[in-house]
Amino acid sequence: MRGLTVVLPTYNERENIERIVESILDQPLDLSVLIVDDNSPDGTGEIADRLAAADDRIEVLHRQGKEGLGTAYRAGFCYALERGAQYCFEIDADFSHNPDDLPRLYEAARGADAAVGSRYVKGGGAPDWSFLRWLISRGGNLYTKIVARTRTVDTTSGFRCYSRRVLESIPLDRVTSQGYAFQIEMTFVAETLGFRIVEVPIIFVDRKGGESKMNSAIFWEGLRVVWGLRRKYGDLRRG
Ligand SMILES: Nc1nc2c(ncn2[C@@H]2O[C@H](COP(=O)(O)OP(=O)(O)OP(=O)(O)O)[C@@H](O)[C@H]2O)c(=O)[nH]1
Ligand SMILES: [Mg+2]
Repeated sequence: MRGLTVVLPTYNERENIERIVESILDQPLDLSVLIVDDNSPDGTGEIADRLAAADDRIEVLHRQGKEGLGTAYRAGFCYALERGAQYCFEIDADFSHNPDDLPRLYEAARGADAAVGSRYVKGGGAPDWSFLRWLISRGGNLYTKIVARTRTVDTTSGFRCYSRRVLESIPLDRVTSQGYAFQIEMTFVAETLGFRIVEVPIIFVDRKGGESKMNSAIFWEGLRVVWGLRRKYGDLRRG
């Protein structure tokens, strides 16, 4: 495993997995890819094994069943850190995030502690979204800013680069949320610990292949988790 590891959680991404891994490894960075597959019923895990057998830059972490995005990232980060990763990236497998943005994300993280691909800074956006979809995302971020007092604008973004020191400092076993709330919680804890997060503009496009895993439970989890963040991590704020 290389110093720069892209953690790629997959659940039923057979239409995307091969192409996304290829576009990640095409980038002008010395990257390895860690696929974290939750026993996808559509056979994504078998495709991942085949890719890993053919290229030593690719590894696969198989989990028993669909355990959620948050724990997939936690497991992936721990696995990568144990094997010496200096930077860990997060990216969706469905091409909503453009792998061509990885080098910019890395440069930004190197100049700070972590970088977040942001739809809400100048040059960023989500052109495929309906007004309602935009409102939910913007509203969620505004709610987070007011309630949890985060500085990062796009706290729900799942396109990121963390330096090793950030991931080692965050008590990952306490970050228990799963959906967008996982991204918010990681952002909140990193900011609370005093790390500098830089936002890099990205254009987020809707998935073309495969099915969405978004549901209302993820939305409600976000509202609830954000509400409790300052109390949950009160010890870090005082410390
Ligand atoms: N390992 C694992 N991966 C997951 C799980 N849920 C989602 N993913 C992956 O996480 C990434 C983001 O999930 P998406 O379903 O695209 O979620 P989204 O972007 O909010 O919604 P859509 O793009 O509209 O589907 C994708 O690569 C999924 O395959 C999970 O429970 N386990
Ligand atoms: Mg998606």
